[in-house]
Amino acid sequence: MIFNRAMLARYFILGTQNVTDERMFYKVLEEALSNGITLFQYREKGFGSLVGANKLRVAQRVRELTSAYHVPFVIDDDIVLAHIVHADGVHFGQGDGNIAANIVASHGMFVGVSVSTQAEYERISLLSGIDNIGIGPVFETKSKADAKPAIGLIALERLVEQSRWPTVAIGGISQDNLATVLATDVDGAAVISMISDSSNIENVLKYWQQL
Ligand code: TZP
Ligand code: MG
Repeated sequence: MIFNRAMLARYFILGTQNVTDERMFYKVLEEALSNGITLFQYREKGFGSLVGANKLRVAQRVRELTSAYHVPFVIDDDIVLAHIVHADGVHFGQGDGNIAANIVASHGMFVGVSVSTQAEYERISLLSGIDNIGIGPVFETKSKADAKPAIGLIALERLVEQSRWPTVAIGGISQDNLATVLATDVDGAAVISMISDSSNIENVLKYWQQL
């Protein structure tokens, strides 16, 4: 699949560490898919996350669901799994090994990279083969135990402005701050808890779509 920046508009990330009951995980995912997310990232990471055959089983089901709804499917930091299940893309954090080597190994898929600071941006800025960058955490997040400090809206704006790639903001984004985040020139927002903790996913995505 060819990457396009419109995919970043409403970017939803989920793993079973966020929604532990597997049936609930699929229910949350399907509600998000049917109500207008533009990209899904399967991120199985942190306390309680699945590995091996269990992770493969979930990834295969996610591939089926995302295909059924024609929503692009990205896997966080697992190139082998992404190739096996025919994911559309992969995403790498700064701690996910050598980024240049990861890009080469991700042939045929689009590539996203997380950036938190100016220095991190500069370190990747000459690489080819990147399709988008995730910038954050913009605000404090409860969804990532080892998250870097929140960078705030000004730093987000500065990184968005100079980025040679399409950008997506991440970290602590809620219905209360979503409009200010999108008022920067960012291409979209990536969220976990704004959707996964919501009692009404349809309403959250209706609100998001009319911003
Ligand atoms: N990377 C930076 S912050 C974050 C990730 C994966 C977690 C975002 O979760 P939430 O609940 O939207 O703050
Ligand atoms: Mg990562």
